[in-house]
Amino acid sequence: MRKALLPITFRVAALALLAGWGSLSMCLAAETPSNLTLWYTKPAAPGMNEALPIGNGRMGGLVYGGVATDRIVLNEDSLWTGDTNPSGAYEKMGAYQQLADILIDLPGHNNVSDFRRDLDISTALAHVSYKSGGVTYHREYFVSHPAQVMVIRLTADRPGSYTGTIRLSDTRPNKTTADGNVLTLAGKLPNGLKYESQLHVTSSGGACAAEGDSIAFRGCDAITLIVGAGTSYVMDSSRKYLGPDPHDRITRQVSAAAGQSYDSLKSRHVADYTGLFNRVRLNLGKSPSSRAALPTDQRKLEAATGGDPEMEELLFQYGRYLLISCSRPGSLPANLQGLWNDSDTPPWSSDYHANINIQMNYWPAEVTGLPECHVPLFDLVRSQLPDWRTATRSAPEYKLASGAPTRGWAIRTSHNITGGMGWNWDKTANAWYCQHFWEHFAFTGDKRFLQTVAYPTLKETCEFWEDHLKALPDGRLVVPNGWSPEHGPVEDGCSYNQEIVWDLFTNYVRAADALGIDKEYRNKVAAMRDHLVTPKVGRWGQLQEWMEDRDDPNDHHRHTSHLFAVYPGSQISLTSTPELAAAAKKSLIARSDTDDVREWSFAWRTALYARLGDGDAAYGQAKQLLSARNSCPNLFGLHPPMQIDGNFGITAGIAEMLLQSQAGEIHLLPALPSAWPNGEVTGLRARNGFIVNQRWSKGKLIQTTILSTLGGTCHIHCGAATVTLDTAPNKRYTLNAHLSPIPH
Ligand code: FUC
Repeated sequence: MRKALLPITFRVAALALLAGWGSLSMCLAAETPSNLTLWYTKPAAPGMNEALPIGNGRMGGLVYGGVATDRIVLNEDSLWTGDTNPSGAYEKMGAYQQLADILIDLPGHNNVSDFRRDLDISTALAHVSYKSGGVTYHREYFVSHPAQVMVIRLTADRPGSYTGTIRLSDTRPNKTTADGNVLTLAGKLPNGLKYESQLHVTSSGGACAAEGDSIAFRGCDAITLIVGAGTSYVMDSSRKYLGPDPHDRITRQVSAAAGQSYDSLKSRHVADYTGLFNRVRLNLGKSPSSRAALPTDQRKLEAATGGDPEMEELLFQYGRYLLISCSRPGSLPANLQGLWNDSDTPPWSSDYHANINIQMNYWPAEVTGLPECHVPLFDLVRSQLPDWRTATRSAPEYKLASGAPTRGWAIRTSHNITGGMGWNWDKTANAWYCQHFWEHFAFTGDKRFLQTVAYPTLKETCEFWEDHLKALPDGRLVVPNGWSPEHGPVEDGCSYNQEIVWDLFTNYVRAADALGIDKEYRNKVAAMRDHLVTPKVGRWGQLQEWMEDRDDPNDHHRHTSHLFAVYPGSQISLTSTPELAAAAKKSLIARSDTDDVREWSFAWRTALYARLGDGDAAYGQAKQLLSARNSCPNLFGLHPPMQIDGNFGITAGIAEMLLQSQAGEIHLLPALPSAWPNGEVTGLRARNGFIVNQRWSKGKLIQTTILSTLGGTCHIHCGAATVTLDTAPNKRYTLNAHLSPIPH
């Protein structure tokens, strides 16, 4: 594994024990695997829209499930062209590359019946099964995080049924070598990055041996493929991001996995995955039984118009599945396609887009109980800072009046993994990234993380803004030459920019207070925050997107940038700034659906309506993610083309409908839609270390249990009821519909 730059001090295991789900008085309705399974009656078409994604954070696979030839796209998240190019020339930034194709040829497997291809997201196992020539064939696929390999197993109900070949093919002109039962593919990109994959085959019964550049098997009962992959990438700018040849590491990983039984590899994988996935359970009620008979691609289309609580639950949990599968400590963060890529020229280079997209990828991490999946984002940002600082220092945009460079760092809209950037400067992306660092502490209370990782990053970013903000004649401060992404001209004081800097300064003040340090600088930042131009209500009652009141009520642009302050920010809320919240809602309603609105836009709008307390409107937006226009048959977000941010954004948006915790208060069921009258959710997280279970009936809370992991005061709201609990660490509190305590 690559060097992870962060200390990981999660109390995950302890929390799982403490949560004591088994003993909760609220009892979960059993989740049948079919609720959490995507399934299809035919193999996937080429491309990204139908194949089923599997992954362990770093390595990924797209399972097509072809019968006579199965294809599995193999990905490794660090296989990038390009280098540290700060010029802003997009084409010089490089692009994320596909690693290889795994091809399994099974001649004679024709005229099949009972074909099924599925992905069970409750266990992170994909399957293909079919009948041919009187034999039932079965394949199982997963990518193990503990073993760091992909595993594929082919079985049949009649001995000796497997005869065929296995190939490993590069999209670049590299040759695969076959030696005994191992295929090896090694290459080097023009930027010096070495990469390799090794595919190890074992068979039971029959024979299996190298033949040319493939492995042939004859008359086998079962075949197991173990695939290792890696590159020489290291998250370290001082080494120009290049480390040792991955060959030895991959050889060790493959041979260690090959030394384990299939059952043990599988059970360790399932235990590892469910250890994260099972932290949150959602039950939104039963769908009509006729729906369960429909394969996912058809069912989702009906659900988009008619409503289908089990599909909505699947959509919510799919975002969690994908985050666990493409973002684990030691891996790179989720890019525009997560981890999955079938091309060497993917759309937008499959890059890190900093004006909404990568941030949206991480919206569900804390609230849906996956804080460790957030870590790759912090690792990448910290590792890029030396190059980002250099680029900022040499940019004409970032100079003090004296001509000296500003302190700190800024980034352009797109970036890669080796300090390179593309397109326009996205000035406040630095502050938005800092929100993620702060939120990780706000949810987990991990003081060591705050002190050693988050605080220095926030402080340096405040210094950038201290140098770069411009004072108006009346002393108010504005972001100069900013942009409301990708809308309107470059100008001073765009609401988006102002709100994000306000968020940074507020989080910095909280961080300094939590650590009890830097009082003087803390006060200076607080004073700058109080001088920032803040969002205004405009002439048609809207929240102004710019300092000048020129919003057009007929403008339906896909970005809702000026509503950052509602979500994911907290500057505007129903309780603290009701007039601004009403204006934000006016703006949101005006940004109604047109062709410009994209999958991720609907996810953001779901969260915005949830924060504005409108559950039915939030639900209306959420359902859009199931439509043919906004998601693919495999449920990947569809911009088009396939783009993953909407998958993560919708998970966060649905979580926000069920639980909110900004401004030091927990709001239970703050935006429950009428479509979900009865239900239950366990394990959602609130800021300050609270883990919350809720059960409701006829649209009203019946009972909640709150586990306090850190202790401290907990203000709880549900409808008109409020209560304040003085909690002790690691204690659970159960409250009834009126928020009165029920003794344990
Ligand atoms: C942002 C959006 C686009 C697209 C791109 C990858 O710039 O405006 O819609 O999602 O990122």
